[in-house]
Amino acid sequence: MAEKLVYTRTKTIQEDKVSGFCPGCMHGTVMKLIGEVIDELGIIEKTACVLGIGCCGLQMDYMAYDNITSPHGRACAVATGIKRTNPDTFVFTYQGDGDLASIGLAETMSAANRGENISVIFINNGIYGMTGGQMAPTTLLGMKATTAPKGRDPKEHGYPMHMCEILDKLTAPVYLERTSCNTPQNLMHTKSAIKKAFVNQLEGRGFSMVEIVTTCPTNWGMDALGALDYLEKNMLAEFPLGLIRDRTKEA
Ligand SMILES: Cc1ncc(C[n+]2csc(CCOP(=O)(O)OP(=O)(O)O)c2C)c(N)n1
Ligand code: SF4
Repeated sequence: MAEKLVYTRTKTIQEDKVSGFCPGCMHGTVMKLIGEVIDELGIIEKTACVLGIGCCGLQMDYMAYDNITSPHGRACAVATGIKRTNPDTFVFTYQGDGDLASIGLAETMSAANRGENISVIFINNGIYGMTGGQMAPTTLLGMKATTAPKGRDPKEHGYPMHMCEILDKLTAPVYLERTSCNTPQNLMHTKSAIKKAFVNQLEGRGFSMVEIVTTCPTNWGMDALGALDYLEKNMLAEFPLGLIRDRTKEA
């Protein structure tokens, strides 16, 4: 009987590459979903990904489309420049929470407020990954970070920031959704959300952002399964999943 191929690597992931992310990290999972969506839409030749700085930026080693590294936090500004000067290029950013919500807060909000026709993939793992676990704007109350060794204290450090809800106060954004990759169902939903954000841009509708709540087992000080459990019990309690805004039909 002929063998039936049921699973294969997406064309968008370079053939000879093996991921170097820590065990249990969801960066690789999300990149695979992005690769599948780009394959399905057939847009690899016209894609430019603007990377944040951090583990998120390691994507440039694995993916076969054009990657542009931007200074830490400036991905939405760089994406704006590329999209405005090359309107036929498909442009998306891939950013961590340190990048998008801390140093890049102004760029993110300004691009969203202008309704730039770009797609933003926001990886919220609650911490600065690459630099060793400093507190991010999305760090949970009580969660330990190297810059908050006793845990985040709201009196000293403020409260976790909810970027989808903050951008929902602006008029221009078209689509804002928060998803995760903790279950097969949520994984498939994340893929649909990424596709929707990408199609919105291809059809000229304006600014879309998908916030994906993910794990960083290494800097959370947990193993892969412990991090998954922590994400489900704690991260999703602070960052509930769901559609925040969908004005796709009006745009
Ligand atoms: C202007 C500037 N400030 C600080 C840094 C150092 N830096 C590199 S990556 C990073 C944090 C990345 O965290 P995050 O954006 O959450 O991404 P992750 O590593 O979790 O994917 C920082 C602070 C830098 N490269 N440039
Ligand atoms: S440090 Fe965290 S974000 Fe970076 S690869 Fe490891 S688990 Fe992923």
